Amino acid sequence: MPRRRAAFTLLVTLALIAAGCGDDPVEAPDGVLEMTLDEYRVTPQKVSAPAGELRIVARNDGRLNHNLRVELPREGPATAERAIGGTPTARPNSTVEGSVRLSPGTYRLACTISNHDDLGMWGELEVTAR
Ligand SMILES: [Cu+2]
Repeated sequence: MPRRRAAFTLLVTLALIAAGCGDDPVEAPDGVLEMTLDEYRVTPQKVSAPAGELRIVARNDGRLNHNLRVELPREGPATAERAIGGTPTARPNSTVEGSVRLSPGTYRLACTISNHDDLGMWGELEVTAR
């Protein structure tokens, strides 16, 4: 019955999409974190990496300049800039790299250009002990 089959296909598709959007962070193998920047988001938004030297490779797929900085978690709305490393500015259609040495903990990833962070251009980085 074609109708049933269509319903089944839809279910499977939805299940696959749900699996891809899970809460589990995407792991950065070998200490290399590959990210995509766009208006106004960082992809993947939740990542994890082992402690130590982390190389960040960020590709700008957007139409504006972006960067990706690693920040200590904010402790309040009035907290000043707490970036501890990250990439330089990436022009549209370019890839930039940066390195940062991290100890275990939870960090923010954010584009610090203009108000991009407030517009949703941020992510979460979980650094785990080796
Ligand atoms: Cu940006």
